[in-house]
Amino acid sequence: MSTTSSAIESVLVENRVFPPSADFAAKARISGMAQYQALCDEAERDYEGYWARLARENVVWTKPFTQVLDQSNPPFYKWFADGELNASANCLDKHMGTPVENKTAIIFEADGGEVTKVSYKELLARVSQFANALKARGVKKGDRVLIYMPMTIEGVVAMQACARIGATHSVVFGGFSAKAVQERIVDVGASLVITSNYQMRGGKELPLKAIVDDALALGGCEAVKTVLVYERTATACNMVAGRDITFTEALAGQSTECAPEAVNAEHPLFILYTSGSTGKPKGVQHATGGYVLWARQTFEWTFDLKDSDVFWCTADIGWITGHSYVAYGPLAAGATQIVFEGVPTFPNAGRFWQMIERHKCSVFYTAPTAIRSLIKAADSDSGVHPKNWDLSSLRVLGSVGEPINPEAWMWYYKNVGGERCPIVDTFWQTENGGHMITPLPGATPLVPGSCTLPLPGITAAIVDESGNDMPNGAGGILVVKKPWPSMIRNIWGDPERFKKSYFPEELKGYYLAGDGAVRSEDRGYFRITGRIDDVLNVSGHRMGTMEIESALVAKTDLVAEAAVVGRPDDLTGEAICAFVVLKRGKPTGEEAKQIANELRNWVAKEIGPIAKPKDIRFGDNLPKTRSGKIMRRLLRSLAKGEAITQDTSTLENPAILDQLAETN
Ligand code: 6R9
Repeated sequence: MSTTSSAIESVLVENRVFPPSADFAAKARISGMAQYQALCDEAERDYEGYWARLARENVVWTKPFTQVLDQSNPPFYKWFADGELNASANCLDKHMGTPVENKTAIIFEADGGEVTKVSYKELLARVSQFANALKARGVKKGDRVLIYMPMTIEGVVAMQACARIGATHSVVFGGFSAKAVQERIVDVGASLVITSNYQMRGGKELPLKAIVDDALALGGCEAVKTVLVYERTATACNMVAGRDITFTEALAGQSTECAPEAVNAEHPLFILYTSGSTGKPKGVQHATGGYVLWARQTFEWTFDLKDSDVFWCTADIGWITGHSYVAYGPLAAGATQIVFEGVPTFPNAGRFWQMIERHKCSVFYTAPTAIRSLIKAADSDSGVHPKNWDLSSLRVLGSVGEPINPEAWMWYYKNVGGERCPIVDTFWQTENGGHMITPLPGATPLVPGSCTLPLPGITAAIVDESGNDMPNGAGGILVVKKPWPSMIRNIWGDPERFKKSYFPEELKGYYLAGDGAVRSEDRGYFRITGRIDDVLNVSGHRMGTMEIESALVAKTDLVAEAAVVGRPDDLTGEAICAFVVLKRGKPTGEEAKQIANELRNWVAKEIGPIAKPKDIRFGDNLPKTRSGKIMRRLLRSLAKGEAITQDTSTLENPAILDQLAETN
């Protein structure tokens, strides 16, 4: 790189191109664009044949499939539907008797810095023993198990154990509230909950089991017969006799061998809740065969994985990234990975860099929000700047969860990757199962801020509102034209909503991603421009505006009406901005501040702290059309602090705009 650093930092839109080094490309799994193109051509020539080949190469089938794609009932597509497999056997058993058996599967670093390592062989024994404990509590194939666990080896073991016996897991992120846990228990029909007494984050011991107790007390959870409690810390927690049992008790006397239960390829491996445009979170249902295939294949391709790599994905198992690139992909590929319990800023904001040095991490995968907050920390305290650590083990860097702005990309490239490591900006969604649009580090010339090109076989395109292709340079709606193996199969219990949300008729049956995107005129590279629905992306976490609105209006003693919009935020990508009408009228001064805080805490209790609005503004009313529809585009402008230039002639109450423009 010949450019000076001041030039690097000053560019807002980055046009430079960073091709892989010849040395990197020479050793890569997919080496050069010609090899990428050859795979794309193969998929185009014989779509089913391509996927069948990958499914045979990447997955161990106990019963080989003879059908590939079943399109008889769109959009309820089936893949490899007469095949049988077990996901856990594909992650563990298959490595036994190979050199991977004694390889470290997980390097666990606890919040306080203690390190525990577990080999593939040991992990198999622990998963098997846990699977037997689940069976002893009556869990069987097809049952749903809710997992509410911190980032620990035990969290991964719990997921794998469910997969082993054919139980469908539903992991809920440890930051969600009791109410959110209860709603998911009820919706998914869980018969058993796996949790931990406490979790350790930033040196603090935070309760988890107590939240499960509160969730179960909210009612509707009668199907839950057992709560398994991991003793993460020595502190006691409330245990309900006959229902609650510690891991130690549950595992005692259980064999460390458990034959994996073969399931049909379409058997639901997991259900993961995510936010949509309407109030209720959607239970995204994934099938076993296609998911295992793509989790492994994308892991190996996107990160160009080598046997000697030490991979680290910082995502929590409560999100899809933690499913595909912690719990399944790395294990199916026989990789060594780091699992981290804590937070990037404890004991200080150098924690990530310190851990990369300590464990000789070679592939590092994190979110733009984390990078931006660490840039800020390093700017104000040079002691936590990555230059203080030896990061020479790094080979590949990854980004996920939201668009990465070119400045953050350049900082990551220069200060973390030493201008040596390609950055893979991976675009995908909970519903996709694995990477969709991403550079391949040994092939794709990188452009900062662009997720570049679809993986071979992924028919991503940009269309207008009638599903017609848009030319490069013109923005539009991101769709995927053909079904792919790891796609969402259903919204749990709501097939109508599945059809309506993802396959609207006017889009010719294409999968609707919910994001806007544009392709560059020169290379046809994709750049994601953000959600086109009522979903916000705050620090890489998906939040439905309606979900937050429902939580606010549920505070019936105070709130008459609420509307939530997003506004751009330097650190978190988007910030939540709530416009609230109180029953008692518009508060001012101290009272307004105090009520805003009360409402923030209320939302944290209803959904979780990640949903707390950053701004809360009060008014006597909301801007509405004469037919009573809230004009959100005006609210978005107000939230940004912009002058209103849009047409307000259809507004019933234009005077309200001045009132809502005031911040508290
Ligand atoms: C994996 C994950 C999905 C939404 C998605 C989009 C945004 C994710 C991105 C990205 C730009 C990237 N998103 N990766 N936007 N560039 N590399 O994050 O899943 O939690 O379901 O969120 O996140 O808006 O629609 P999920």
